[in-house]
Amino acid sequence: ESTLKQTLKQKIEAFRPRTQKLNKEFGEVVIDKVNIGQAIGGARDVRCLVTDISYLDPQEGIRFRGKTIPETFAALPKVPGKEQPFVEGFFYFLLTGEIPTMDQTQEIVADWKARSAVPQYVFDVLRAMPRDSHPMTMFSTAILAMQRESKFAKKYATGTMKKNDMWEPMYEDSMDILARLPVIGAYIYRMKYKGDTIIPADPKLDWGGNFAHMMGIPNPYDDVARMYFILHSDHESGNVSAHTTHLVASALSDAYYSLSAGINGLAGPLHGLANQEVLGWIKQTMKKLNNTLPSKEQLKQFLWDTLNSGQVIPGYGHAVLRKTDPRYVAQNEFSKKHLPNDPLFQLVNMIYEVAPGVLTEHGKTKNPWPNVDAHSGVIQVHYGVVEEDFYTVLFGIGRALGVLANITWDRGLGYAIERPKSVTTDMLEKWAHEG
Ligand code: FCX
Repeated sequence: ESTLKQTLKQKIEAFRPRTQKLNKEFGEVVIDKVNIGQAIGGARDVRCLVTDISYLDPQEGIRFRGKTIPETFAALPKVPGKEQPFVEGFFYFLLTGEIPTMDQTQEIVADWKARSAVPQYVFDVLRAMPRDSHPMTMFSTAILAMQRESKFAKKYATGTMKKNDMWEPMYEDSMDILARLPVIGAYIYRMKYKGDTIIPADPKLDWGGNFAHMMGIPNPYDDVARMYFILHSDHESGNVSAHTTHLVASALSDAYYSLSAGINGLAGPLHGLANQEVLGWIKQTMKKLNNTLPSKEQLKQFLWDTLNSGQVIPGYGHAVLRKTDPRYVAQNEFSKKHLPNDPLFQLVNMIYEVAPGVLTEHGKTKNPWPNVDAHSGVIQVHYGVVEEDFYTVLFGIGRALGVLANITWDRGLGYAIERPKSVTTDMLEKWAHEG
């Protein structure tokens, strides 16, 4: 058994009594109350989910296992000769809370390689779809099609699996899926946009490096890929993709069903698709000006035009965050170093100067600052991935790391099937009158 699996087993067993004690002895302790606004308004801020993998502070942004983004990147083993860490080591960290050694990291590199063969029928399914299907539809379909491989589903069907053992096949499925996602993502990209010229994996490369290689994008795109996947991995449990994955897994659906569902949520324009929308918006803006950069005044006008037509400014605002997203900042730092003169990067910076003021004057959003999606597309364009429809697939490959770590722990700690309670509008009105 791998060091990762052994460590995870120890961690889960050591953790379980904490959850059980809280549930049994302190189950009645109140940690929140819910008002009508929250019942109508998307359960905003209601504290009713538990995860130890990441925590999102409204002012500070995300911490993975207690570490900020810069701390996480600094602590993890780096790919030799590269700036960015191994994504494999990051997954070890997400799952266990411990920074792996280089040897432990290399173990996962080898493990994922050994699991990376995607069954031919998955490609056949993709090839049977209309070529102009959205890449997110293809991505989600491929994951769902692969459910046939689920070790969890097979074990469950034997009728002999104990609740405490359920994390193990969940972990195995998660590792199988993660090993294959870059292959699937790159396949969709090359099939759809590059004349169906598929590039096979290079067994010498790590997970992020291999993705860049299979995409056919020259380095340093490998480091871009590693950085992207880590940045997009986890954002605590309440966001649509994480929550959906967790919700579906709570019915003891396996990791394939659960992740495919989460990816469908990520495909919404208010969530992951915002990165595609941002680039679309930027391209539109540039087109109106014959591909020259707008002045600040022009940019202000374009932002107002978007708002006045009833649309949101994609990439700005957040349900929880109340400051500039540190995932935006990390990408901005990267761009300052690697693409300082890129005109689209300059435009992104200009939007950052103008949009918060416009959104504040508009007066609706609680957070006028940019989120992760405001920046990601521009780096992709710089390195040659110009097909913005594809961007949410990149988000999805990264997001899989977080949500699969989460559902493995869900099974480890025996979390229950999710079942909040609904009420009727009549009831709300009655309670409203009663004050
Ligand atoms: N542009 C225009 N209006 C905005 C806005 C924006 N960027 N952000 C929020 N608002 C509006 C809301 O639409 C809402 O209007 P309403 O009262 O007429 O319904 C009002 O401001 C209050 O919303 P608020 O409480 O601030 O935000 P929510 O929690 O409801 O929604 C999202 C959060 C992220 C959905 C919202 O800010 C948004 O639509 N942003 C643009 C899309 C985007 O970038 N999504 C990606 C977010 C994230 F990082 C990710 O998941 O990838």
